[in-house]
Amino acid sequence: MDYTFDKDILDGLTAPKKHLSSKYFYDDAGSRIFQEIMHMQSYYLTDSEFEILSLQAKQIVDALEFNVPFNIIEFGAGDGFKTFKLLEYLEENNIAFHYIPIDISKEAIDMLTEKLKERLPNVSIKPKIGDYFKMLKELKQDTTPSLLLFLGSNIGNYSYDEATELLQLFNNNMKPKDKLLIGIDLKKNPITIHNAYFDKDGITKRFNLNLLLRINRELEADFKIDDFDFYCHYNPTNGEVKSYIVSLKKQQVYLKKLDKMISFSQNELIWTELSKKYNLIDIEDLATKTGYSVATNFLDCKHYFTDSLWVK
Ligand code: AVI
Repeated sequence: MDYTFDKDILDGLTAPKKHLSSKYFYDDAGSRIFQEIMHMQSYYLTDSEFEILSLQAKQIVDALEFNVPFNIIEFGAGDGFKTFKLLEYLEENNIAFHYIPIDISKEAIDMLTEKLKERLPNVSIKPKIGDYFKMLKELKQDTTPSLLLFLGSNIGNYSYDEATELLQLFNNNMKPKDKLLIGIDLKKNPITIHNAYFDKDGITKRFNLNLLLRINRELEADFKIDDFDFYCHYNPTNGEVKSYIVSLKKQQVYLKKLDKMISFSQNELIWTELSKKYNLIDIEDLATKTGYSVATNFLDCKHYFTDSLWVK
């Protein structure tokens, strides 16, 4: 039994302001819907970061100043599509490295490994499945200099307190010469951000409602998906996109596994996700607060996104 999942869902649905964590979006179906999101025209984040890693791989690698074989440790590697460009550059230029992708999803890691072996057969790949921190501690024993990758604006899904805690934890487990390349979505025209998250094809809605299907399956619940909708809102003042599931009517949902009835009033919200946007000053502040300094921001040509290189 996944006790944490059960407890988090129950705590979230019985709180005065209901909430569910977006980290639970990514079951197999959710991961597939996220792939669809990444291919949406309006979800500019993927293209922007792909452009950075494709066109500025040399600049990024030069800025690392590693003269010996090094590790590239990627947290939440997913399908590794963007990282591929960086790895390709290294391979083409005979720069020695080991690629260590870490993800909690075995399916994601297996797919990534298979694709990589096909497209870059000479790359040394040591995939790891599991919890970031356990892996980080293990890797600290290794004396090879490491570049940590935390791409895709994953940091945006953490609250300020959670983000600082996570970044400090990375920092505590980094050796003095290690570096962190962190993908961060930048504040921009609010309409562009709104359209990325409130897509007219309803893919992001499906992504959110899939969590209710997951709860139905794993907690034997009886959410009727058609009685719920999706809403999201970007606040340009604080850079926060907040996503919600909306109960379309007064209703009750039974979680059989936990023997718990949950009541919803009409239009009641379940907050599901934060996707925070930063500007370059916010990024400096976050880096300083967590014990880093920003070496370089690698921006795409539209200045929508940065892969920000941080040193200890
Ligand atoms: C994974 N994460 C960075 C995505 C984001 O942009 O916050 C998840 C997502 N949610 C809705 N669309 C994409």
